[in-house]
Amino acid sequence: IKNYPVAVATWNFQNATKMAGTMLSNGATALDAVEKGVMVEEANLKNTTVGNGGAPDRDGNVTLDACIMSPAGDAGAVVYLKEIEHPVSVARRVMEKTPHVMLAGEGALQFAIQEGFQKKNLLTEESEKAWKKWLEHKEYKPIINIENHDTIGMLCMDENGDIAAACTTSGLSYKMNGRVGDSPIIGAGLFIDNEVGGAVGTGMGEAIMKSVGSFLIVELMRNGMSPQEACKETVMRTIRKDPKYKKFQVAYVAMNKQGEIGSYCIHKGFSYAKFHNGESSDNLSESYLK
Ligand code: SD4
Repeated sequence: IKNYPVAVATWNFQNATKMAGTMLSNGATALDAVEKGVMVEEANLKNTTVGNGGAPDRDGNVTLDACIMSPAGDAGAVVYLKEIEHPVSVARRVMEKTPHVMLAGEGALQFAIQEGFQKKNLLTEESEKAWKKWLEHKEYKPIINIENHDTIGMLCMDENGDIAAACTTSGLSYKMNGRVGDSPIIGAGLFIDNEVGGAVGTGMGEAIMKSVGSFLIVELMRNGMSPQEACKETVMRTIRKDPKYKKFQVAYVAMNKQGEIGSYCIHKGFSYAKFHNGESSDNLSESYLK
């Protein structure tokens, strides 16, 4: 059997990869599958780092970042978007209906409403309660693999071997108001080149942005590395340059044009979900620290 169609996603989001993978098996394009796949987590109230139910910033605002890339190399992104449950779909509209790649804040919201998206309060009772508890101490110390562990980045390869990817998040919990992470930045949280493969990242966005991690992984694969080797080299470069990032999680998943998957992370405990050939799995990533 071929390695594709296949859907992979950061963390154990098997409901999302099942949705995308099943669509791919039924002939959907990689772009449609990846959008619908990550939407599962945007709507999941239990996921406190994506979409509805996402943790707010320090001031209580839920602000969302998302992006999407098509096999043609087109891209769309939204940053600091409030009150819209499915930022990935707004990102797709930015890609398909505007001459731009990225819309931010008020303008992104205005565009979403113009496109027929409904405003919704995304701060749930639970996330408000957790934020108020955090306010009692106001200490900003992300807990590895726990507090910020839910960003979904997904890669899909369809029946034709075409690759699309999407990434969506509410960002680091209790971030500063206005902070934007790696997830909506093309090349950082996500990158694909349909001739080579694709990569998605999760974890401490500042580290991922400074290394343009996903772009680097795709370029390393272009130069002959396997997805696994490329993810490892990128993580190692990050911690070599700035050892403080050893204290945080940075994790990548990559796929090459043959549909081979690799992943690597700093801290043990990161896994990726995969759906291929009717089978759903959770796969523990190799890590720098055991
Ligand atoms: C960010 N990379 O905003 C995101 C957070 C994340 O799993 O990936 N959480 O920095």
